[in-house]
Amino acid sequence: MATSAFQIEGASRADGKGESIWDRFHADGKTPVGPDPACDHYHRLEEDLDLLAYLGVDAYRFSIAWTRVLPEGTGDVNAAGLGFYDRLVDGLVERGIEPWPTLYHWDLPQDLQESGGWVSRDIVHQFENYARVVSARLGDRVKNWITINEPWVAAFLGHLYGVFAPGLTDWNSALRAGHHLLVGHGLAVSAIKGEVSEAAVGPGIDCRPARPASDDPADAGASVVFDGFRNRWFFDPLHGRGYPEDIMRRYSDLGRLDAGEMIEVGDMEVIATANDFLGLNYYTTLPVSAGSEELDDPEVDPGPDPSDGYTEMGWAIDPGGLRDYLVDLHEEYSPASLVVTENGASFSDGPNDDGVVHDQRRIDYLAAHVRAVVDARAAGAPVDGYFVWSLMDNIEWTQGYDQKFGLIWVDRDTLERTPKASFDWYRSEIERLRG
Ligand code: IFM
Repeated sequence: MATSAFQIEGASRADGKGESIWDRFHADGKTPVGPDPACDHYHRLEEDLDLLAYLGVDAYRFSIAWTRVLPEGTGDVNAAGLGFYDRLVDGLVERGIEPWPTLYHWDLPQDLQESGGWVSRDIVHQFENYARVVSARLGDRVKNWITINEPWVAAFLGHLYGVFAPGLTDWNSALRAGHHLLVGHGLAVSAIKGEVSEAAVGPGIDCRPARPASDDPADAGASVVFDGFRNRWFFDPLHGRGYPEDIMRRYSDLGRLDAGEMIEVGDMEVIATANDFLGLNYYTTLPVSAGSEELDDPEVDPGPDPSDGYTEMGWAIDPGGLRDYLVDLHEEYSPASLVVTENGASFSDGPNDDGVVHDQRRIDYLAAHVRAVVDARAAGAPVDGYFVWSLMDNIEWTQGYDQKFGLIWVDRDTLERTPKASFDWYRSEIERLRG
């Protein structure tokens, strides 16, 4: 089960927490809802931990808000902020649930943004320092660590398309931000391992497996380019191959890249620091047609109706894509271990007159994707974990509370939690799979 700090915690200025780029993005009028109250998880920690225990999961992925721990990104540690994660970790361990913290799920300290954020080189050491501070404190109870979440989204939606914080719109910034996220990741792996000898560390990488929209060779060519931009750009360097040459050439021809300045000596080795697992966030695949590789839009048109339909995000439901991609990653890169760090569906079904939420479409989606993971394992992919996105309905970034990914309904007036039918289904599925 997975969540992230900005999306559920609320309490955006409690106990010395600093401002993040998403707080500022809202203050600047770029998102429909602000960071408060979210699900007010910060003040309802025990209740939410009890729900997790009742669900029966043996692992919980959450993220740590950098601004709670280091309100300005660097400098003095905010004891109260770090104390919150201390209590969260204790609460999980007491309930027999393994904590899987993510260090960076997009909520950069605004103070760091003001000195360039992920575009500036300094950030890689600021992130390394933050990783060290957190792992030194929690490492006696936390074994598994996820460094960065969805670097493509943070780099490109945030710095090229401008639709996510910090809202920049140029290629060079996006490519630099992506590069620094990867270098920061590599430095964080070593920093965590320096503090926690038994640590298992990996990144959480988003993917959009690309498929040619038709048999037209032009679509096949476009699909290779799109795959390079969206997937290989991150998976290749993480596995010691450097950035994909076809895409480097393309960016350089289009005047988008100043690789000489961006990549410092030793960077590619740092990025390729060995991971203990490769985290994969999977939601959908994309059919790509000639022209869409131009990458002018944040999302390529989803193309013809797939037989399984769409979620309310407009994402095609394609469980076979998850199975195939896990097997492809295994065959292409041989990661030591694969973990599905996110998978889930947005459907807005709410309580009926009896207060029951019948979200059958989510159950169908999850059942099909769990089967896909089982199939990928049977085909030899070393998949060792699966996290559903998400525990409860929460802030879906620029879409506010409208997109609902949760297995728990959260009443927007009272913040009361109501487990949906999918929660009960998942609870039995966990029991069934454990045998
Ligand atoms: O809600 C997000 C999450 O923060 C990152 N991965 C995708 C989810 C659904 O859009």
